[in-house]
Amino acid sequence: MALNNSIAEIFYGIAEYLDMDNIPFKPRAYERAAEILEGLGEDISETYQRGGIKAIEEIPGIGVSTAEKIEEFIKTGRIKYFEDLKKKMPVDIDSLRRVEGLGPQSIKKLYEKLKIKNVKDLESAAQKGRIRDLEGFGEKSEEKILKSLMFLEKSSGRFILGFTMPEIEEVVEHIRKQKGVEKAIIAGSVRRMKETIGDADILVITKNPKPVMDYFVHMAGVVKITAHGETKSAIKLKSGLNIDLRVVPKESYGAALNYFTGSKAHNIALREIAIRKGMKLNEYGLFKIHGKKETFVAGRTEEDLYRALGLRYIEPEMREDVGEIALAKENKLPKLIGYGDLHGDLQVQTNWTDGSNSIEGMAREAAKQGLEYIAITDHTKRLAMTGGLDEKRIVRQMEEIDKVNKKLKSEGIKITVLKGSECDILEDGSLDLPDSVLSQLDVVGASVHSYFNLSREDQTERIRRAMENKNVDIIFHPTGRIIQKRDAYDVDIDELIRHAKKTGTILEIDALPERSDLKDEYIRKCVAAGVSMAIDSDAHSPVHFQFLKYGIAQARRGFAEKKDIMNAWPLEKMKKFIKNRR
Ligand code: DGT
Ligand code: CA
Ligand code: CA
Ligand code: ZN
Repeated sequence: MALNNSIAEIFYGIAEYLDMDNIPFKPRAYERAAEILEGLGEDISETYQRGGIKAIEEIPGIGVSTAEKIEEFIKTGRIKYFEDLKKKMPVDIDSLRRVEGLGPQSIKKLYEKLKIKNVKDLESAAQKGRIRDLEGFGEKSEEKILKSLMFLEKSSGRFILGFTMPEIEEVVEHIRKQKGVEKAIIAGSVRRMKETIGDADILVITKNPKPVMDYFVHMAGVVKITAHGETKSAIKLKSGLNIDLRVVPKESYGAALNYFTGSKAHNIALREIAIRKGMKLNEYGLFKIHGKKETFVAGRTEEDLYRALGLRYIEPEMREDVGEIALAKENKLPKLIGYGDLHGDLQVQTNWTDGSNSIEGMAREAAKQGLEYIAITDHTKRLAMTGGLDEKRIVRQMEEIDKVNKKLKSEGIKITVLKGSECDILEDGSLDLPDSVLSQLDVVGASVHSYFNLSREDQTERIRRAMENKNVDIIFHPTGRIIQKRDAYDVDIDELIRHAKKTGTILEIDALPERSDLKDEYIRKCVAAGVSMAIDSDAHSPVHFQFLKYGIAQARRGFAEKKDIMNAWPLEKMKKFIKNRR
């Protein structure tokens, strides 16, 4: 749905420009329209062909003025309103927004006062100490900007999987449709579902590579061709993403797929096993060596290949040389949680705080996605900027949840909405809501949203204390990292895992692609320690439920099975588990 996404991108851009001028409500309307476009089941131009602008206006959440702009884009390929806004303030918002602490209004001020248009301008101004004198900035924020810029530099060039995946899948879809293409499949870190990727690697089987390669290097969105051959081509897309495409022989498809899936460390370990068996492994296959001659042993499929090496088949997500090969040798591989295995989602925000939709709206979408239950976990009062709930409002919300459950049940919609909270952990480890309220909830998540800079000892002790509260079932996004924006706070994760085990606290795998928190290494530690985890979308909009699969991917990378993930269990079993742990 390329068209929908292009328009959505512009709407997000408009929202940012309006936010710069501190205009109320309108930006959220554009964001909502963007989200709706992204989640729409059909290409918006089809909607338009069917019923004109009327049909677009009838989509819930799309208003008259957004509908007009959609029509304009369908007809002309541009939206003048957005172009005018850009002309008025020609700044690279996307990249500036990645600098931690820079919001729309500070970006506006930096442009107006210092003519800062992009990250480069920002860096030079900060180095010259020119930002500290701006009203509302100061020396501390200048320092913070410099720190964040260093961080961006370190992580630049990599892409967050969950955000890039739609673009990659679209490319693969198009290649698959080309004449003569027998197979087109994603390899590399994308296939391993790594949380960030350096580039995308696509493998193709075809007898006639030339037209496929010609198509690939000239398809829409390509801004640079770095290689153009019959077996290998490489391009850069407008988004900055590099894609390698290789044509591989059908006879060695398995070996090629295995080689280009990696990881490099996994490949090297496999090659060593081959050598020890008097064989040779490369992207063309596994070969037995007899003197100067070699014979093909395996490589048509990956399964053949692993078998010939004396190993069980290893799922791509596990191929990082972190113990999977020994497990495969001993036939002790975990039976990884599957992509369809989640019954529920235990972290969902609504428009009671900073989510975009109502409780009912989120529940309906979750039901559509096949979930059996969701927990509504809005922020608490400490997070004032989100309109966090206090004791009174959360009690009102519980009543509302009862009503929604009744209503959905009467319509035959099979979903249970649970009462929950994303309760702030205060500086000293106490909680933002009293136990008298927390104990009434079906599920309580607690999380850190402030005082990220405490010492390792204090931060660890703070979260330990929160775990000691019996009413705290889950620690949400336990390390607080935001990929490419903010490092995890300094905390002794091994101690948290030990304490989670001791207190029966669940640790979350937050599936928002920029969080992916816990990360794979820590999930492996939880699995080893027998600490239960939950995979949550942390949805702030109905379209975010689709991110659950990246949380599952992360769990698979962490060797987790269904039994390790509490929301992979049916409602009754999950509820009993919470009841027993309290
Ligand atoms: P990325 O793109 O940085 O997220 O990570 P990958 O794993 O996709 O790495 P990439 O794109 O450089 O190469 C794709 C796969 O090709 C990689 O996972 C393993 C294989 N490969 C690439 N270079 C080497 C190498 O020098 N030795 C071996 N054994 N395998 C390699
Ligand atoms: Ca790659
Ligand atoms: Ca590559
Ligand atoms: Zn949170």
